[in-house]
Amino acid sequence: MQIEKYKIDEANNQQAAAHQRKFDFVAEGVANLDEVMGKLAEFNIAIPSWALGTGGTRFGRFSGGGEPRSLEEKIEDIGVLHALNRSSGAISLHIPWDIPKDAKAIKALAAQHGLRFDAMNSNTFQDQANQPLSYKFGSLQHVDKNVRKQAVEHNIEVIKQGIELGSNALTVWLADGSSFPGQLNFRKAFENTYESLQEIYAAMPDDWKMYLEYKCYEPNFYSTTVADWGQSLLYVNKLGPKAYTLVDLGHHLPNANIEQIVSLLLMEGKLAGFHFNDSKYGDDDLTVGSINPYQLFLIFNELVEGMDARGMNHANDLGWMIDASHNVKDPIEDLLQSVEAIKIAYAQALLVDKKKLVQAQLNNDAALAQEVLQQAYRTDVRPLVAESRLRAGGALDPIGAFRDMQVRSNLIKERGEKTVATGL
Ligand code: PSV
Ligand code: MN
Ligand code: MN
Repeated sequence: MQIEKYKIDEANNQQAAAHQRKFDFVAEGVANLDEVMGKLAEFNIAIPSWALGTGGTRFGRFSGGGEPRSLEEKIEDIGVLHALNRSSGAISLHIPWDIPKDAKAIKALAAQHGLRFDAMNSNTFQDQANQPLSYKFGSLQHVDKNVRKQAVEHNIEVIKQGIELGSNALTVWLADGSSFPGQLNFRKAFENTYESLQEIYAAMPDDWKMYLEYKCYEPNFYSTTVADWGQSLLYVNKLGPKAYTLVDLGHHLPNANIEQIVSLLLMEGKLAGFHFNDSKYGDDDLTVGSINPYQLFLIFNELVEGMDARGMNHANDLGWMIDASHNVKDPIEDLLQSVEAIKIAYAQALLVDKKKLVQAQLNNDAALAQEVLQQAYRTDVRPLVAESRLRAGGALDPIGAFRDMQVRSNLIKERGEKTVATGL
């Protein structure tokens, strides 16, 4: 399934006049229009290979039909996304859910769709068939050195696969922890984990980064061995310059001030990047921006401020990934919405009048500071994001185009009504 460009153009032509009116109206009020349009054009967000199928919960999974049956078909689906929004030009693989059988061929297929390989994700939170030792009581933290060794070797294998695909980062998320007080010696668990991470770190090429993801609970419910940003930062500081802390928005205790975490990690030069999603209760993995778009904007506001202060390139110096998938929407539509929400928050953050904000801060003028932020947040930047898509050859209305072109029913015809993608 490939999206034909002329069909996107046809759809765009029908909306061109209305779009132009909306764009001109917003653009007139944007002092740094060229900067905003340039930055939006460059900004891409990686799609996780596990989000192309309907996500399950522990209570059930209801496949939506036409789900990708292989890594090749997942790449095709991301190709569809990227053709429509021109902002999903990378894929993040989970090993062993999506092991490339022939790395060269997979890399070539991805390139055909304009995709590169973003961070590789290892998986030591599930036991795989034929795996000699179990991760039931953890992986890198395990009391048994042999289990730790198996988990370290898996991570090294993932790095090797990533090298072949042209990736340059490894994301380590550990389910390690304990569910009951007394089950674990915290210090020894930390030391074992640190030692295992050191072995993985040593196996990474010099131009690679390790992204250490934290999560405060689940699947363990008493302690987690990389529980929060402070603990992740402790590990990555000890590990060295190639290790960074990854922020997954859903991995915090309720009401955590994530934007402050982001600001301080950036200040320390230790922010790896993001797993974007949204949540109301916990690690809900809901569509980005569906619950709390203001928080997302505040995070981007800190990102723009902090990255500019450090002279960083917004598009390339951090890892931008989505980590969301669930069980009621068409996964491609869901991802289109997530990418759009991220670009909207980014565009709003680019509109913040920084000089005025700094002045308000220096004057302790809290009311004016709020005005400045909300002036940007309440600007309808959707025409700017749409214009940037249009200029890059994408669709003005990606979900509308996806529906009009009947992409899903074509995928169902091609792949069948009852297909199930690998993943959670
Ligand atoms: C764990 O909750 C997590 O956020 C990690 O990033 C995993 O790799 C991913 O979800 C699996 O869906
Ligand atoms: Mn994650
Ligand atoms: Mn998660």
